Amino acid sequence: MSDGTTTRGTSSAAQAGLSNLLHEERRFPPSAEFSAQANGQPDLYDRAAADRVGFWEEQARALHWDTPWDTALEWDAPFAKWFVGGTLNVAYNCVDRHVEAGHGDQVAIHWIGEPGDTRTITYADLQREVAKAANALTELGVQKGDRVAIYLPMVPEAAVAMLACARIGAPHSVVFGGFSADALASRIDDASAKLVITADGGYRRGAPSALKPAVDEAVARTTSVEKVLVVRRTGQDVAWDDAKDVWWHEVVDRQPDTHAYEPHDAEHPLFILYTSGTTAKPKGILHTTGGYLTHVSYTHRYVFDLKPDSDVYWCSADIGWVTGHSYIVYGPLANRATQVMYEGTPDTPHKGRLWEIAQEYGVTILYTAPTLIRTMMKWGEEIPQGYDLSALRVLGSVGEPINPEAWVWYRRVIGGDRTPIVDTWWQTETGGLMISPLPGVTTLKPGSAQRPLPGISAEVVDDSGNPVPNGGGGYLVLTEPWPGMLRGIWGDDARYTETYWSRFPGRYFAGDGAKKDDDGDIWLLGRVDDVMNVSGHRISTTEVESALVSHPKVAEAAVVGATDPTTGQAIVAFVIPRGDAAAATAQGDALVQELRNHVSKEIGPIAKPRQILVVAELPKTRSGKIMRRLLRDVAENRSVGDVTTLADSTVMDLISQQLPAAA
Ligand code: 6R9
Repeated sequence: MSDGTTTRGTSSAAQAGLSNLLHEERRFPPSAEFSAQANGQPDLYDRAAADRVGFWEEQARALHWDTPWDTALEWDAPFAKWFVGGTLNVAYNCVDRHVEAGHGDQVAIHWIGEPGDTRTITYADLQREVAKAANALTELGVQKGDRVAIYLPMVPEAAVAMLACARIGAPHSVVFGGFSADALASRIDDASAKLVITADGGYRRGAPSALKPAVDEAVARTTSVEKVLVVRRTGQDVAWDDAKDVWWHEVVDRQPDTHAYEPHDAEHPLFILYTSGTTAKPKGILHTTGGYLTHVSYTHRYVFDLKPDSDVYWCSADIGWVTGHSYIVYGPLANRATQVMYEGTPDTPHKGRLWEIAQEYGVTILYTAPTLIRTMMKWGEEIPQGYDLSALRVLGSVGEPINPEAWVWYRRVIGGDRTPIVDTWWQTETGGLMISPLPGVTTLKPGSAQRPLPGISAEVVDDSGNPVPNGGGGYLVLTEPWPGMLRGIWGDDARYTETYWSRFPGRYFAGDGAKKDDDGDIWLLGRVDDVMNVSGHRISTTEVESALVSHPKVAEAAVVGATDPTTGQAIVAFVIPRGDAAAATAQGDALVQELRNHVSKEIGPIAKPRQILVVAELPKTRSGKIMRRLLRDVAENRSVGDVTTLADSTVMDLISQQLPAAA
């Protein structure tokens, strides 16, 4: 292997550089020092197993409740209510109580703008900012229960706005700043948002990128918005409607910096977050107050082993995704974390930017996505090696299955061969982490999310809903309600029941394929619509991708099943060659043959791709997920479908141009 991942391999497979999901045998037991200081201990599993609901009540007691609950769980499947009768305020829990406990001077957010400007926000600062914003929302006519759309870049006001909404009980609907006016309009409309909070623009790739024009367009097309509150970030010119538009610095800055909070019911709606489903209309996933905050603070404390007095935590997600909601805003702040928040892109102004920030702020816990890790692999390990990353002690991964090679690279190059890696499986719908190792407790297996967290019940079932034995594969289901679970799809209970609870009645169907290994550990295999069926054999796109990525000449790979007259489906792979191997594109056929044989050797002849296309880029959504649907169009010689959710809509043109005339 060119990147030296074999050096710490513990199995013969590792020595040979093999690592597809079926044969991954490397193991990373926790170090004695880490285990001794870890928040998580093995008895957590036993306690949760002995009394699951009681265990969640114990976690809920870590929060401040204004009124204690009378009933921990009311389960009228598929509708759950947690901590019934209890009241609390999320913003008080995330901010004020830390100040009252004497931590007002602790930094809550080290914010870094892309151009290099910085802001340091303590918990006392955050308390004043949230109070002012809450007062401003009230002045602008927002009342408890009204929906507020938030369309902001990664600036501190994004977190402040969310907390201010939570404080007054106005559910927010954060829309990722990279989405189009169209996407924003449909989300404003679906939730009938009364207020939009936005900015003139934000910095992306070294230049100001406008946001306000998309809001103007969306507001013009919808009927519910009364006011637009605009943060000045870039100073660029904006169109202004005196009847609707107000500046944040004019309205928020002059408000009193104290605000008396009202406790909200544990089941009061906290936010709506839209996610794509199988139809064109996005689903407004609804989360509520007490159970959600319990779930995200508990998981953040144990899975990232947070020590609020000494850690510097950094989640590199955008606030527009659920990861940003649960693991930048609510979980970390409820736990009094000190965190880094970065506005920009990882390669601006240079490819070492993230590692430079990690070094400067002494980041100890980093939570990021496999797509970013693979990008860093592509750029070369010399870049991170130029920085001192020795403060790092826990690394996390989220968003898609992490290939064993990327996992091992992440641990070796970024984690200095020392840090545990927590591969965290969860979804917008689950609210918080569900399946993940516990650092200091679990012996890690690269590529596997391993076990449901204490308090969570998951199973892998076959087509008829029967649990598969160890060694078997099927569908991932969640078998018991959990506090952070979605409470429904906004305005569409029927779709909620149909989408999640009808495939396997009484159980939540996550839409992911999974396998249980001989130890009963869970390996996520990607969305079930990404599972191929070749000559009656079920083969995961992830498995083939992992095999391809384990080849030294491959940086990234995406695999789809294309309709085939003989085998039902055939495997078509798109690969990006690694740095040096870019010249490989020129090698053409020879490289393709080599890779086909490699996959055949790694998984078996059945998995040998029918076709491998060497490309420069892959089509990805703005959250970094590969859009296999578009690749399937290419593989099946169809005209390429809707590309509006692509981060870069020109990628498909590029791929089409690179296609051999007849592959
Ligand atoms: C948090 C988030 C959810 C889907 C989920 C699955 C995939 C997320 C994963 C993972 C394998 C992991 N996914 N984490 N697959 N291993 N550690 O990403 O939420 O955007 O709603 O996506 O992402 O397919 O079903 P969301």
